[in-house]
Amino acid sequence: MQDLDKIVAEATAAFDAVADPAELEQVKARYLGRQGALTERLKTLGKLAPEERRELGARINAAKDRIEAALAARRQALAGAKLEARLAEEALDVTLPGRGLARGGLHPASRTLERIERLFRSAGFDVADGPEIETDFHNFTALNTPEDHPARSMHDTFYVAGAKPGQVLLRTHTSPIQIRYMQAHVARHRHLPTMPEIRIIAPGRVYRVDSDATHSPMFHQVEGLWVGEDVSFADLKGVLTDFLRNFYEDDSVRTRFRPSFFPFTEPSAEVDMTCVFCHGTGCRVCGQTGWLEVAGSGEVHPNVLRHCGIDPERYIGFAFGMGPDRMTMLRYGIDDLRLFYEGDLRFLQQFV
Ligand code: 2NM
Repeated sequence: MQDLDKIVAEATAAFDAVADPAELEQVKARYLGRQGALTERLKTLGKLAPEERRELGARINAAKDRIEAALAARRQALAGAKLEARLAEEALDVTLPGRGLARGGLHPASRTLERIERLFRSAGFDVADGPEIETDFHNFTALNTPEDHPARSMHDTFYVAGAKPGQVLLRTHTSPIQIRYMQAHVARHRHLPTMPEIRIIAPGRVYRVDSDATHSPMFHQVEGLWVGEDVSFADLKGVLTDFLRNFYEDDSVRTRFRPSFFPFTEPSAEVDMTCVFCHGTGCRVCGQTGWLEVAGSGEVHPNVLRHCGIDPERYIGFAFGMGPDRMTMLRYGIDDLRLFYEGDLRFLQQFV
């Protein structure tokens, strides 16, 4: 029977034309299903003589086997193609170079603080710290600041909402660290006939209501304190001059003191150093003066010592305060403070 071969050829062609496994199963039904072409043929066998029936039945079954073989081959081909496509799509080129991990680095402000801490440690100072949210007592009262001092106003100081009005604030300097340190030091050594010397620096973040090209509402401060039975202004000058020479890696640095005023020191002095750019001859950075103002300082006020339980008739000491952000700008030649706090990696990566 010619038409059996034709059906097999047709079915094989139809299977090959299909590209999708689900569609293939639908095409299969057209040939092998209950109303498929071959099944229809088998139904006609009953009308034939036994001899013819056996012969034609065998041929129909042979055709059915060939169609099933073609179907199985196509099924396998489609599954293989699907796997190939998936493998091609998900291919990993393990020989590609890696993207690499970006390495982090310290912010220039942190590098300066670490440098300052290292230099003062080697000069025998301890590094102290304390809370950034402070009480009015530790930030102002213990530092001999009058009740009506403008620094206490809401125009200059951030007060914490919800707390007792005017009692809790963001520290405006790191001096409260030194107040807390002196109080704890006194308590710790109460049983001794003589209190050991206090030699500390207090670095950290401080906050003031101030924001423009040269002021950020958060900035850094490093204060220093040396209290003992025999500490002089000459020690202050020596400590600061040594420190500045080491910090700027320049032994030609000189310092000078100008009279000034702070509530927490008496007498008080501004500290100038010879300009790091022109070494004293005058340039744009120092405004042609040859000098840069780098710190405030003075002898700790007797009232401050008393607030900490230290007898000002027996102990004396000096304190100083400086701005490490400006020191970073001078050391690296940066002219805009805002660059520090914008977090632009193109700027920050230069210091890693
Ligand atoms: C400065 C200038 C002068 C200072 C004083 C004290 C303390 F706690 F001992 F009283 N700490 N820091 C001080 C003195 C700070 O900053 C410009």
